[in-house]
Amino acid sequence: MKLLTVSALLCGLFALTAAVEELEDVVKRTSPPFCTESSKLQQRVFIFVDKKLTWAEAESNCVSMGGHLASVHSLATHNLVRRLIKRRANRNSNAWIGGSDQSWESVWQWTDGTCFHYNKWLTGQPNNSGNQDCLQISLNGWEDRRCSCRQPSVCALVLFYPLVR
Ligand SMILES: *[C@@H]1O[C@H](CO)[C@@H](O)[C@H](O)[C@H]1NC(C)=O
Ligand SMILES: [Ca+2]
Ligand SMILES: [Ca+2]
Repeated sequence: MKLLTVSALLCGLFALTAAVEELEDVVKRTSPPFCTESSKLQQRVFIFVDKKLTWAEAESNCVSMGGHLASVHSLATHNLVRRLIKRRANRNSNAWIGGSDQSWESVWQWTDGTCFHYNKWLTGQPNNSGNQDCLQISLNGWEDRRCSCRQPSVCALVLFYPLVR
């Protein structure tokens, strides 16, 4: 009788432990990811890539240059990227930048690991229409778009050393 109580108690404990682990797992999978404050970003160089790439190919291309698709944390940077596109493409092209909600639907993250606080979504965006998980910088704001679409992109490289003149 006593033994039975003990084992029942143990089973109860195990059940409790399992439940807690499951809960932690859920918390881990649903809580917003860790990120770095954008103030940690120092000087960056933005590069317009006039090649038709999917969002994943565009990010790989930026990584091969030592950077990431651009993260944008202010209206000033949004405008800077738009000016760059207009100057380099000689047209008002749309382009990939580094945001996506591929890991958690509607939780937007930047590929460079900075926090997604600022946004410049156009009215009604992001709408995830047909499962859109990648961030396109359009003329007056941002839209989510299917990641498999091919279009130009904008990379950003962090400068760790002052430029040598
Ligand atoms: C969703 O947004 C796209 C632009 O990203 C737009 O073309 C489309 O019409 C929108 N769909 C709906 C259902 O609002
Ligand atoms: Ca989405
Ligand atoms: Ca959309």
